[in-house]
Amino acid sequence: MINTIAHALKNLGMLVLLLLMTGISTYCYAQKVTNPTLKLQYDEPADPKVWEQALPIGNGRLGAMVYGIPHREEVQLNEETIWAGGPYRNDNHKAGANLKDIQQLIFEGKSQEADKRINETFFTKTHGMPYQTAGSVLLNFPNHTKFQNYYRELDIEQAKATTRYEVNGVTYTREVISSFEDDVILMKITSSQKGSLSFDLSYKNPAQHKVLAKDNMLVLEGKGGDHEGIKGEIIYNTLSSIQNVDGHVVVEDSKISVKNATSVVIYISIGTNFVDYKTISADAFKTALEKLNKAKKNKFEDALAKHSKKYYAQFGRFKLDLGSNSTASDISTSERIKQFQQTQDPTLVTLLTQFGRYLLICSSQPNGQPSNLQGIWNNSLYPAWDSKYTININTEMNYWPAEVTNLSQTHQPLIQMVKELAESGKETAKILYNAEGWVAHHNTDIWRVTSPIDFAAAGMWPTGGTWLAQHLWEHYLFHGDRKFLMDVYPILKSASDFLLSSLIPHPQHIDKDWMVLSPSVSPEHGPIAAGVTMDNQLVYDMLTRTAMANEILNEDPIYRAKLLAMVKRIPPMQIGKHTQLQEWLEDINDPKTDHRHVSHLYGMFPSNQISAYTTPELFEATRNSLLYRGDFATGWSIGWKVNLWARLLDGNHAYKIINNMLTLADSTRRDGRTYPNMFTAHPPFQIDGNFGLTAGVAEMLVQSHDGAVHLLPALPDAWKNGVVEGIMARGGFEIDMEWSNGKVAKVNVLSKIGGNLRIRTHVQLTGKNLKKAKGANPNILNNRMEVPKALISPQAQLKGSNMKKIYEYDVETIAGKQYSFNSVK
Ligand code: FUC
Repeated sequence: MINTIAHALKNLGMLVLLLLMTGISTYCYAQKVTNPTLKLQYDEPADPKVWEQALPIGNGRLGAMVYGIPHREEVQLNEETIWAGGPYRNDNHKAGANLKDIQQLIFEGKSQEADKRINETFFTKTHGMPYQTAGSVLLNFPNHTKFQNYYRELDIEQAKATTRYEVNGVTYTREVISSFEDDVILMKITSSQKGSLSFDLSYKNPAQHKVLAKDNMLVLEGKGGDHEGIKGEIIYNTLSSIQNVDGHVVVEDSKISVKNATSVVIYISIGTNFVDYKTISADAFKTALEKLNKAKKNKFEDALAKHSKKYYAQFGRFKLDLGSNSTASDISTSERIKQFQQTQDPTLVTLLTQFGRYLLICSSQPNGQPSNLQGIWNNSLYPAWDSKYTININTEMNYWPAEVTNLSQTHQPLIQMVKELAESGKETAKILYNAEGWVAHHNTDIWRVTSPIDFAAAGMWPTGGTWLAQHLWEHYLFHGDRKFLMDVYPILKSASDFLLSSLIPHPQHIDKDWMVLSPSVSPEHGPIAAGVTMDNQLVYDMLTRTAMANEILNEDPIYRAKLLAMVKRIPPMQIGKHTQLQEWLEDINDPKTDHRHVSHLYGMFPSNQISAYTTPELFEATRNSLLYRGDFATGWSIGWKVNLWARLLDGNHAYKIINNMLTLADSTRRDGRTYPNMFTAHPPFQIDGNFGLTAGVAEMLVQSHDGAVHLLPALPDAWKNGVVEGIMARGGFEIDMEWSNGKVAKVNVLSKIGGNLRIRTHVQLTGKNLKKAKGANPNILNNRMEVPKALISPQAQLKGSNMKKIYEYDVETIAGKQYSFNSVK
């Protein structure tokens, strides 16, 4: 069992902690949501061999995994720009000359031959560069092998990891943060008895490196690896320094020794030579030293208070209470996950949802790198899939919670990456397709490569950039910021230019005038093909959204007309013989496959082309497709399915999928999907599952993609009563909502930019300014384009959906004003 507060108060360290927390509570404004469980808690250290038991901290740039081992603490380090290789490109110049032949082979049905030819001409020998660990700081406490009253936690309201234990009646406390204020890692170690702290600090690093003592610091000089013929050009310096009040600190050649201190603060600072994807000329040592010296000027308590305040300014904007079923929450987090199938503890779902937000804040901050396959946390030189950016689902999924859960600024690194890909992808568009605009395929890395990698069936997908570009539009929908739209319009236009110059007539569908992209794949599933459904949906979004941006900004109307003329020529979605949404132009879906990618359902989520209210047949077909694929999947696929079932307005099914995520992934369960530290499992660990889950829970509570702000569209029976605060809707609406007995009870909406607020609910509402909704929603930020009617196979037997009754209201809002509504009793 986790130790109790009584024990905590026994020692001085905790008293300090408590005082500190009282101080911190001054900036937590009075909240309706009181959730005491926003902590991951354990009664034993992480197994040194199981990284997924260590606890993640991060400030966007600097990450660490804290094991909490008494006699040999390990703080495994990451810095977001430590990647193998250096600036490079991956375009094969043979591709262009082979493109027409490959397209011809596909149209003739010779997909395998096309596959072979693509493998020979579209790839280079590189598969992308891996993101690499910065090694670890080790702390050796020789006499701490026998300990008792052990406790460790990760407090996600403070962004701090704490370890506490007793040896021979002395309590030792370690508090670690990756500071949002100082941009260094700080660890305070305290002993409850004067002078009883003695340990050594050293480094462990699997890469080539050098350790030296310099000016009272222990310095590690490291280097990003050479990889697949690309020379490693990243240089980094890790500086460690220890500040003490009493006792002795001696810096030797390969370690720092501390003797007989009562409490110390360890500072760990990392700098690299990375400037941007083309430039690596920064001074790694100087960068690290400046941060270290600045940080050392403050007392730990002040540094902690400033760090937590800065972090909480983001974290505290969204609050959630899904109710409680009074299941004990003082058992360890891994035990809670293990018991979830029995307990159905809603506070654990709340914790996992908020943990996703914690991870996004800690791995993605303005002016940094976007969160990669593992966020920023990686203990290897060769992590799974290089821990890079897989942009045929995974990177996009990382950012699904960004806008809805009120973390808009975490979106900035992704938006910046899209800008950079739009530069580097221009050359790829020219070389591979002789096309205008920019293109990216299914992967990229810190060097922003844009050509296909791996092999045809995975890499030959030209709409990675098209998908990423939708994030620019989505960001606009949540804020209505015209300046932002003006800034990114050239990128949207250039992405559309690529499509306009790459779409070709499908010779077998000349009668219908269909234009398709070829060669392509439905991501990682099925044959090399032309006109795959997801591509068509992406092309539709890209062209219509560019046309909308063009209109809003009063840009060239001739170009707009050209875009809209092309939209008419995109093949419509089709419903196949198994009543499924077809994944390809041809009706070849195997209803028995449970393949993890559900790319053709992009039209339902994250896009908004399929609606329960205006395209009921497509809605039904999407549902069938999802039923065929089944409920169990890899972590990220589960994450996607929660969102899809939410959009299918089926809260209980979404909840069932959440149950599949909340299964403990440990040595006894290969099919578990949540590790003891709440990282989600592909397996192995991939952070997209965490982010997909968080977005999915938000999507169950509020949706805003389908012509209205829909309150409680997919509430499961399990969450009868609850509160959400600070959930965001398109149109700049910030919503606080309380529900009871499964129904909306109270709503408060802050309109950030004004405009019509159309509310859709399943109960009648009353409130000032509320009118019955009429006609189409005049708020374009909240609306959707009509998609062409689906083509339905004569063999398909559609059942039609059984929808819950809805009420719709309009409120003409003024920027900065709040609007309150209650349900009619
Ligand atoms: C895609 C997925 C895999 C994995 C990898 C990182 O290739 O199909 O499942 O998530 O990305």
